[in-house]
Amino acid sequence: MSRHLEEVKERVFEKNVDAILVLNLEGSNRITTRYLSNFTGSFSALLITPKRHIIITDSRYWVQVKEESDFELVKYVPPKTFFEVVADLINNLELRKIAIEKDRISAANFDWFASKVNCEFEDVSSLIVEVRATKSEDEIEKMKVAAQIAEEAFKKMLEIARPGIKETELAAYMEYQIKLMEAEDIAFETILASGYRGALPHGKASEKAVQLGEPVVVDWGARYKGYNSDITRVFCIGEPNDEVKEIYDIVYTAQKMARETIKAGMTGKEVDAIARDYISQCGYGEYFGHSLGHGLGLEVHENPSLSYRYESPLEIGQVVTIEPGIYLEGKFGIRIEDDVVVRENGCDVITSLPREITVI
Ligand SMILES: [Mn+2]
Repeated sequence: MSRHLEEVKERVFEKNVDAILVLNLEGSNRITTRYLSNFTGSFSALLITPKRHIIITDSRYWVQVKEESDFELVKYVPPKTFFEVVADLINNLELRKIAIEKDRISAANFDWFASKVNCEFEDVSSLIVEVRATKSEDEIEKMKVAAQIAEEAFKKMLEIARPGIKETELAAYMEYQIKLMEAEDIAFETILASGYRGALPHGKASEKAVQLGEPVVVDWGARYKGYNSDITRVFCIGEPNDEVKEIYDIVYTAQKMARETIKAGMTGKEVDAIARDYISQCGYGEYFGHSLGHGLGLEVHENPSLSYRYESPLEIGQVVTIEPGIYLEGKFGIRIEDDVVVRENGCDVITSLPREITVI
């Protein structure tokens, strides 16, 4: 039994439930399914009792599930509906109280399913997310590889960058490089925004051509064995102007301050304030509109959060991004983002690309 499964069982069965049910319909809960069973398919149900670990899936995944998971297997075969098969299993095992992640199932599906079983439900959405937030060294190793792949691809992309090239061409080339390496996929749609488009914090690559001297904000990542990297760097083809350099320095310092101060026991709010207060002192507080960072792992955005809303202490082994930014509408944007592991007295930085502005 994997350590993840063991930890989740320990926490969930404290709540006096008889089983954990993970419904994964058209990929609706791939994340928890993979975390607990290693199965990566898009259609399954896990039924976990203190003694049994069952996975129900259909013929499309029969070979794959046997390769990936050591769970006991039940094959779903029509004409019964999938929910009926899962419900029969629950009713036959006389399970009375079931833990489920309600925020990973649609309200309609939940209501339909609940009408077929004779049991109560306990929502454990936040509990599983909490367990996932703390990474094992094995997970951190995967995240390091995810970061290395992403960084390698970025360097290759810089080799083809020249004035007049389209943002989409650079993004596609970088994503292609990621896929040529041993990544499963890109982590999310690449943000590659030059000049005035850099002021859109989520400006995905467009048909715009990159001009000489413009800062280009690139926010990208790779997924390796399920785990994501999420990095932002800025490069210029030719020297940027003084205003760009000035703003860059502010973001660079704010990011460095947060990176050098973060440690276990601080709250997300406190870490966010370090970068935010500095940017505000410099007069650009209103141009830093998003939170400082977020948890990273099997999902690109997960717990914990480095924001004014997150008042719980950070824990050793949590992985977060640190990504302050300043966005000047109509002009340009600057953001620098690293991925770090929270440690007792500081952090380990997973990302290794230089943080200075890259001028090519
Ligand atoms: Mn991010």
